[in-house]
Order: sequence, then C-alpha cells, then structure tokens
Amino acid sequence: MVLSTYREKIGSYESVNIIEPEDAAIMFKAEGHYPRRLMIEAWSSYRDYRNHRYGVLLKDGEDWKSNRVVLNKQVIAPAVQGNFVPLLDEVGQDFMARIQGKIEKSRSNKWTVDLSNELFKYALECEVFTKCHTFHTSKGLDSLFDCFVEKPALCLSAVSSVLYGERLGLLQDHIEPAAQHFIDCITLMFKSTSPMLYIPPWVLRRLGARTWKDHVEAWDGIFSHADHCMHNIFKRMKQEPGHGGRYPGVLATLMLQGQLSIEDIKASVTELMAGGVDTTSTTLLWTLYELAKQPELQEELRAEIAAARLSSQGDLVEMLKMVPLVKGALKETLRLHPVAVNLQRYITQDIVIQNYHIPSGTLVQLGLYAMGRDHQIFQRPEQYRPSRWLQGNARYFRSLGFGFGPRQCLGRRIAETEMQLFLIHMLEKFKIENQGEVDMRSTFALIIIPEKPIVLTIRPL
Ligand code: 2DC
Repeated sequence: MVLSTYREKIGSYESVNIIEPEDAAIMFKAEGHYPRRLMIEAWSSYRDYRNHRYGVLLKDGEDWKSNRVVLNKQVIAPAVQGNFVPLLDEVGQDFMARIQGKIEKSRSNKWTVDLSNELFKYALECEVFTKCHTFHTSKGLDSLFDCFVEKPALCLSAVSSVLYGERLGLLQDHIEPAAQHFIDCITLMFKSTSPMLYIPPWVLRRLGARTWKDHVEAWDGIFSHADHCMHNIFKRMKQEPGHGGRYPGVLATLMLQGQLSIEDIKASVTELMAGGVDTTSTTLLWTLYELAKQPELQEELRAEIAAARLSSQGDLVEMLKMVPLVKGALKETLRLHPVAVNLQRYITQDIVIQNYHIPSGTLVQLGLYAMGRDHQIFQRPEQYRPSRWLQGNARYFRSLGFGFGPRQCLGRRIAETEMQLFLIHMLEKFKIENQGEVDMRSTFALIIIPEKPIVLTIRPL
C-alpha cells in the first residue's frame, strides 16, 4: 500500500495520517473517555478575546462530557427525531412551493439557478425552527430572561415570529437583511479560519491582519444574531406561556430542564446554529449535482419514495425508515464530497497501525476525502452509486461523514432528517438537470465546498 500511513508536520503540529477503515477503527478504539480532536485555535481565540464561553464544540474533558450528555438527549437521541420531523417537513414543503412559484414565473416551465443561497436559507430556516422554536410553559423564566442583553441594532421581526412558533420567512423574495447577514457571517467565519490553521491567531492579531479582523467580525455577527434569536424566545416564553402542548424546540426544552447553565446552553446552541447552515446546504447541493447527472437514479429514488409514502400512510417517521436508497444517496454524497476533509483524535493509548507503533498522545488524522476516493476501499470510487451502501458488509468504518462515537457531530440527527426530507420532497415534485457540465472541483474553506457556483435546472415532473 502506497502511503496509506504517514507522518507530517504542518506549522506547529505533528500528526500521523491514516486512511484505511480498519485503521480508523483502531484510532477510535483508542480515543478514551473524553475524545479530543484538533483544536481550532482561531475559534477558541475568538472566544477568549470576547470572553464568550466555549460550547461542546470546543470544550474538553469532564466539562465536555457533562454538557454533551445533556445535549445528546435533546438533539441526537433517536427518540427526539419525531419532534423535528413535522417542523422540518413544513420547511421542506414551503421550499418546494417556492421553487414551484419560480418555475411559474419563468414562463418556460423550468428554473435555472445557483441554488446555494436558497439552500443556505432553507438550512437556516430549519435550524431556527427546530432549535429556537416555541415553548409550552414558563416556569421561573424571569431569572433566565435577565441574562440577555437586548441588541436593538439587530431587530429581527421575522425571527421573533419563528421563535414564536411561526416561521422566519426566509423563503421569500425579500429576505430579512439580518438573516442574510448571519448566513454571510458563517461563510466568512469558515473562510477566515483556514489561514489560521497554519499561522497562529495571536500573530495575525498582533499584526492587525485582515484575516483576524474578518474572523472577529464574522463571529461577532454570529453571536449577536444567535443571542438575538435566543433573547426573543425568552421573551415569548415569559409573555405567552402555554403553546398547545406542542414541541417547544431544543432551546426551550434545555432551559426548562435546567440541567445546564444558561451560559452553557447559549454557547452550544450558538454553535449548533452556526454549524448547521453551510454544512447541510452544501451537502444537499452536491447531492442535487450528482443526481442531475443520473436521471435513471432519480427515477429509482422516486420509486422508493412513492412506495414508502404509500405504505407509511402519512406517518413521516415511519416513512423515513423505508427509504434506504435516499439515505444511501446522502452517504454517497458525503463519501465523494465530505464536509470535513479529515477526522482527528489524540489517542489515549499506544496503538499499532500498518506495523507502526504510535505512542499515546499522538494526533492521528483519518483522511476522509482520500478514503472516499480510494479504489482499494470503494469499488469504482468515481461512480456515484447510492446502492453500494445497501449491502451491510461493505460499510465497516466507511460511512464517517459525521464522525464516530461520543464526539461525533451533535447536529447529525437534525441534519440527516432535514436532508432526507428535502430530497424526498424535491424528487416527488421535480426533475433535476444540469447544463451539460464538466466535473465540478471542490475547494477548501475549512469545510469542503464547490469551487464554482453549481447551476442546475429544475423542472416539474
Ligand atoms: C478542518 O486541518 C481541517 O462539523 C483541519 O459543524 C482539521 C479540522 C478540524 C476540525 C473540523 C474541521 C477540520 C472541519 C470542520 C469541522 C471541524 C470540527 C467541527 C466542524 C468538521 C477537518 C463542523 C463543520 C462544525 C462547525 C461548527 C461551527 C460552529 C464552527
């Protein structure tokens, strides 16, 4: 095997790099009770600089564990999926109505568009709707309310209506500027992070460099918007208790539970909001791009969806259990176009990989992008073939798009549900076509994104 394992030293850190699924299994087995990945210094520096608390993204050790356990129950436990499904389904349906409207307006029975900003809005709307939705009771909220500083500059009437149990209204032509600003801030935050993987943030800060300034500006925008969203929920919780016993949303549930401090809740909910926009929308965009190349595959998926729709008789949670090919498509997208170029762990015991002895404490990086495209690991890796995920034996430590184990992506369940429902609605109503395009390349902006805008044509079935 050529170079499947090697050491590298970039900037200030040294790592051992692997790509084999079997080696990934060894790495994860040695991750210990408090798994740690590479610390993104830019993100922690910003928080230190502004005196913001770390959420689970950046916490480590016992503090990470105790927060993560509480969040898991509300965000990623299978039992809570049912809470999100109706909310996400509603956003999905609205998105389809919006596409339909665009098609009708065009008078050519199709809509040709770079969907990326539309998908950002879709993802943000899903976010806010689930995480900062509404509430049904208001025990002892006065004290909670006090810790919020009103930010009048960011007066987002549309957002407050979502938090109130209605919607953001992002899927309209005139998007609220503050919401668009939030979206732009997230993109800038990712983009300005990558240079700081190699040059320490404090150096750039000392130099007054653009990168650091952009980064601070981006996070400032993210934090104030998230703060504003949460502030509005608090206000609503106080003003109008009782919301027909409906699911109150992640934020309200966490607050009413009182297991975490408000500061901890704010920190992790802000991360969830920021982490769920570009990631899911890019993955959906890549999926549509791949599907556009294969009309027959779209048909296959449609058949599966139609059968699932029929036999689930309106029960969406059941329906989602009957669409393995749709799920395979998303796995396939994350294989070829992973959001994270690699996964990393500091191992907590000595391990042996490919006959190399690697001492405890070493940073091990699993090259997710490389793994997904390796022909010894995936047959004909260049082919987008969702059905390859249907055979159980071919999956061992190969589907790692959301990471693995207790430190895997906290937003995973929401992201998966949101993306599955999106594809279901999309394929039930539309055909996706490309412009006879050549292969789209990707680029690294901390997460992997398409190098150029992806333009697709959407037609009614
Ligand atoms: C980037 O060399 C390349 O899920 C670096 O939703 C190593 C590295 C470390 C951490 C990874 C990062 C890479 C890619 C983006 C990831 C991040 C951990 C979490 C983050 C994978 C591979 C992401 C996209 C989160 C982002 C949350 C948000 C609040 C910033």
